[in-house]
Amino acid sequence: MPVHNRDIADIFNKMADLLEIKAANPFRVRAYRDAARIFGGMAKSASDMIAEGADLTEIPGIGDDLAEKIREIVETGSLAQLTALEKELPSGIHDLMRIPGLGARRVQALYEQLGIGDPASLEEAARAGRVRQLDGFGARLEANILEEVEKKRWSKARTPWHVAEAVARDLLAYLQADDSVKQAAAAGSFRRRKETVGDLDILVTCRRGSDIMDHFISYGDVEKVISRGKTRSSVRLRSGLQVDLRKLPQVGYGAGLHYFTGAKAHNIAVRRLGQKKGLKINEYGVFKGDKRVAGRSEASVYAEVGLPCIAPELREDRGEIEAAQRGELPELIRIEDIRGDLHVHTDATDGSSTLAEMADGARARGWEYLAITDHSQHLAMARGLDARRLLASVEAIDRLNETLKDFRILKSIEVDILKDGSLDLPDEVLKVLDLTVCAVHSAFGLSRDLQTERILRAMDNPFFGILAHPTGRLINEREPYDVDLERLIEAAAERGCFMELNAHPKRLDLTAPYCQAAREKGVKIAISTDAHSVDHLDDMRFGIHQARRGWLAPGDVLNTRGWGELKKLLKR
Ligand code: DGT
Ligand code: CA
Ligand code: CA
Repeated sequence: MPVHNRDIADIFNKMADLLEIKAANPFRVRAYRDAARIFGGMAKSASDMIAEGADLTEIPGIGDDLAEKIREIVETGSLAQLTALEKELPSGIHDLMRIPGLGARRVQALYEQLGIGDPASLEEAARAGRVRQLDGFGARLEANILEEVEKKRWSKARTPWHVAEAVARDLLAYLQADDSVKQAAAAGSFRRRKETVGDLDILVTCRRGSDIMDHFISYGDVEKVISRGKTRSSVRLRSGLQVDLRKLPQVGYGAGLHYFTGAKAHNIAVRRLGQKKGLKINEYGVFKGDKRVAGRSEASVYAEVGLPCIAPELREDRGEIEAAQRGELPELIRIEDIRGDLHVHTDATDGSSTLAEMADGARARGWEYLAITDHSQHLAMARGLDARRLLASVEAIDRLNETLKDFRILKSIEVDILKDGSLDLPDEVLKVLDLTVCAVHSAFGLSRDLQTERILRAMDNPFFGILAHPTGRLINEREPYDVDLERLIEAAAERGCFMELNAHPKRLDLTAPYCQAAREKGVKIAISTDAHSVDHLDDMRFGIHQARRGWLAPGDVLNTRGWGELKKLLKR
């Protein structure tokens, strides 16, 4: 996996947090935060720049020291100095940082002045009224903190899939580096591509005499060994993520992989099918009496109960077993099926790449078209476009299109759905566009009825195209707004509108069950990156994971079509 600018930004932000907690020189903290911001919003990928031999210190704000660190991150995927810092601080600091209302500065005050390094001691201090006495805290903040701590808000945060991916990749590489390891794979919700994971479930098969468990608990990133056994061990990594490692016998690897991939409800349903055939199915194999009849591969487990192998993304007991029995499982979409992206930003509003750079990025990914959907005027913070600027951008696109062969930039906008359900730009302007992407960016707090009404009214506009990120949720950060999505899906079906599956790893909005619902109602879905720089076009793969969890086949997706066909579909 290439290291993306976002990974670099995450690492620098973490450095800044930990340095701030350690009360390091504020200029150093600032330098990391600035670097994180620069890389978070930079159009060109640092990995590419290094590969091309570019001099990173030519980027404003990046000196020799940071350039060296960026090189280390790109080459190794991590930063030794960050790992060292993490070791110096109590592990509970991570939990403290996850408590809403506590940022690095406040955690620093708690740690430096009260010696608080984990939620339990924070709770104790808050109860004793010691927290309110700190500068900048006060009684109200103390009460808030106490409430969050009591709700165990820090421990509820599940790890976003893309964060777990980096952890799993490094750990699997480490395990595979042991000569005694034959196979190593991540199962559980990670393999099912769930948007967040509770913990990682790693499976290995080994040669005789392997001391894999010793190797595992010696991993540099291990913070705490929770349990250590002959075939199973659990550790907590410094990031707070728990990892279970299980050693499986080769003859039963497929059965173990199936069992530990889950979901539990799916396993139970498969086991029940086995029972009807007089078979016992567990993590060691498929048995008739004492005799092992299958289990070397996953497919052999399914075959024993008369099923084709079911894709891990579908294994939630949401009808996949019945569909498999009827031979009606969807042929799931793959990244290669995608022919363009229908939601991206440029530096005309809050993106950081130019129109031409975004177009080049899309072509480099083998796509045939790209819709430019900058923000509309209501989003003043993002320098949203008014009619005049939008028309100027339309002209620029026309000019660029004339120079492009076998590729087309689509004229579009991410237009705000205003509180009263009207669209943020007049119809005469929307009319000249190839499509519109319509989004709620304000009044998240409306009641369910009002929010639903608002969007339904927007859909009545004949220029309404795709409903962007339909619930507005941000994973671990913002709850979805309250809206009757089923009603919206029905309305989209009636009016010929479309739903977006936003591929940004923090959004992944629609969720899988609603993708499934849209598919059943015949509402086509656009899988869109919402990229704000060229790098982010790679987020498409996260959208594909979610789409597969939502049962989507290429035919259910708008942007698997060529432009000719897409154009016809978009006509209301
Ligand atoms: P997570 O970690 O909360 O994101 O979700 P999972 O699905 O990874 O769940 P986890 O880590 O508790 O267990 C991994 C898999 O092991 C799970 O998907 C199915 C299997 N499993 C765990 N406990 C049971 C059980 O009691 N019965 C059965 N049949 N399978 C189980
Ligand atoms: Ca798990
Ligand atoms: Ca587990």
